[in-house]
Amino acid sequence: MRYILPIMLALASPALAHEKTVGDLEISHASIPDPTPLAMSAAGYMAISNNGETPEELIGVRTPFAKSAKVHETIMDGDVAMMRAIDGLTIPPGDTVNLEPGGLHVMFMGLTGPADAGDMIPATLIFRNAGDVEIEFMVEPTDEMDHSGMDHAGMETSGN
Ligand SMILES: [Cu+2]
Repeated sequence: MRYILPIMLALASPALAHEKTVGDLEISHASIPDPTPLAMSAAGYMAISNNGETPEELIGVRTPFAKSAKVHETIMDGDVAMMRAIDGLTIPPGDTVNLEPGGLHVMFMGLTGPADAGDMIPATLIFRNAGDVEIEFMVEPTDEMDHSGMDHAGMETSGN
């Protein structure tokens, strides 16, 4: 870890939306797959569009949701996928950079509290030119893990 971002305790205003446009920047569908109750980390995804004429760069993420939040890229080392923190994520003019499963993502490490599907997690994206942009990540339900919430009523145990 090259640097540690301060934990931000001040929460953002309730007027925040799932989609956000600030100047030439458009952040859409910011989401976090629902972490399991004991998870220490979580990943965040979104699409960042730069409708301007100059490159923009995402240089940091702050959130009260985790002790640290960094942009990670996924790289292949032979057949093994590995994650690596990157200090600056460039969004070229007229382009959209997608943070999505298997690729770029925001890595939240040291979760500070539980998260449930439907929760909105406030975060600040720090851009080199645009400065701080407040967004919210929506916690989305996942299919693959945590069956604890499923209804097993159809599976009767036959006793003995
Ligand atoms: Cu990661």
